[in-house]
Amino acid sequence: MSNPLFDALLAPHIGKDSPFLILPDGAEMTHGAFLDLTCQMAHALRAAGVGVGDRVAVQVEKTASALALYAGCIAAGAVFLPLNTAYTPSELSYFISDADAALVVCDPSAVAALTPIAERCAARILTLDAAGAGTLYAAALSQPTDFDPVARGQNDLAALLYTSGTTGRSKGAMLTHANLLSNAQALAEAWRFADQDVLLHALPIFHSHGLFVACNVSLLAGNAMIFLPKFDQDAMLRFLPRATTMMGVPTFYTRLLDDPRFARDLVAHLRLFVSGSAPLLAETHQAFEARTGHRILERYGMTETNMNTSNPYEGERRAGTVGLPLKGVELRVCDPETRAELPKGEIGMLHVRGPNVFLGYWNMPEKTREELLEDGFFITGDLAKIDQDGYVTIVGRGKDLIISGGFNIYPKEIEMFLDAQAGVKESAVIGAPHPDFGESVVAVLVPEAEGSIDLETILAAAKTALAGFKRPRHIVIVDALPRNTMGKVQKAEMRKTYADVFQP
Ligand code: MCA
Ligand code: AMP
Repeated sequence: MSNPLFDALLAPHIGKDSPFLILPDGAEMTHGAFLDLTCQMAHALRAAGVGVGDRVAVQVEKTASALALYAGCIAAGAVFLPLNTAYTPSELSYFISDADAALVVCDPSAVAALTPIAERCAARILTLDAAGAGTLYAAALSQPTDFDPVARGQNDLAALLYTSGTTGRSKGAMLTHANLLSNAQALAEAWRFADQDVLLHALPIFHSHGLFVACNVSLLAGNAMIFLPKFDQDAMLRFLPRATTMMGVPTFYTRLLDDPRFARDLVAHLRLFVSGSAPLLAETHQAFEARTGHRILERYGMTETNMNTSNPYEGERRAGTVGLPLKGVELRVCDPETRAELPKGEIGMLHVRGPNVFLGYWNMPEKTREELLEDGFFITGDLAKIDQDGYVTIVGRGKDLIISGGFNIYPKEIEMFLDAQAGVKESAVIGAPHPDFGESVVAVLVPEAEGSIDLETILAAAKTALAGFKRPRHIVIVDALPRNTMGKVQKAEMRKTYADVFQP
């Protein structure tokens, strides 16, 4: 019986004593020990009543146990649903109930807040803490270290990842075994990952970048990962000498460049730096090369599609571009209105097709039909051009989206929250350039005719309603929003007006 992801990413490591996870306290976990824990997790999931195809919603800190839980879900045929640790209980409530989770795994400190939410969909709650211990871990430890993986087909779901949408309602992207495996294979080959590699891993593991790009590629190639719980400048500088490769969002690179200790000698031996999730400024690319001699390899992807393009490992890495389509991936640039394909070099909506493209949105057949076309192409929402050599440049977004430090924020969600606050007649939210996060959130509020806006109360309410990275960092109160003759709020105009609010 086959289980594509288990067979390719996990089974080869059974009993192997090669290092897999190097933890910041110096502890190491071998591939074999990771597989033992994976199998124990799979048994524990089954014992907790998780059946084949059931969703396991997970909001926990980044630990070896958390990664083994992901791997255990693959083995047990469950669907892994990772959630940003910054989400508040009110945000989590939607994901857990929309996905109709069978099990919620959270930090012990969140149990009280999540119990009523889990009860509504008859989900059980187990815990993993920041040390990787907790009730799930305890349950796993009493289980056998071998497990017969549940048979799964290429098109069976492996993961459900929520991405917010322009309507303010998040959509669960259904990712199959074939989606994840084909992308790991394409990336490992494109980036020449091999078992001697040591990847410095400081990304969160609740998104595609840190989980699928970094961990699936590493599991496929059999390399080790220095597994930091989060990005920490001192730890990065301490561990870079042990790494052969690093992956990060642009903020990682700008923060390293801001540190005088980040010197050429420290990274001379590394073979590859990869950037993605947000645009890497050409000037960051150039400053990095000037400081280190390395040309960062930029790639482009989406939750719905995994990775689509990459600059070449060998060959020209062009700053400001996201490179060429990955093996098996087809791209086209189309007129956003008519969807007619445009000639090379013209700017339009980027469409993508390939084994990497998701199955559709969970319980949203209409939304799926709008964005995933009958011919298999997915409308990315990104505006792009493809040059004569095939290099893709993302020139803008056709979707109203802010990317802050690699996290996506949909203005609509913040506007819906602000519009509901006392004294607010209406609001508009935009992203403005930010020296650390690339972009950050600016909110423009219009007060009710008779009322006044109490910003302190609104900020206090935001703390319970919105994850920290989504909260506005700059708020302006105006008499009226700029609108065009059709009455549409002119966000492009607003982006110009507030372009400098975060500049030093
Ligand atoms: C944390 N904070 C943020 C962000 N992160 N604010 C804005 N944007 C952020 N990204 C706020 C917290 O709410 C808190 O504020 C304060 O900063 C300190 O929190 P801390 O966690 O200590 O922050 P940090 O360590 O400075 O984190 C910044 C970070 C982190 C290292 C850039 O956000 C990060 O690791 N980002 C990577 C995101 C990622 O993996 N994206 C991939 C998505 P307060 O004190 O007010 O509460 S996958 C994807 O996009 C596609 C598929 C792709 O192509 O990869
Ligand atoms: P997510 O919803 O987290 O999957 O974010 C996907 C979006 O991030 C894409 O649609 C792009 O807008 C953006 N993105 C990811 N990688 C890059 C990149 N290298 N350059 C520009 N934008 C990127």
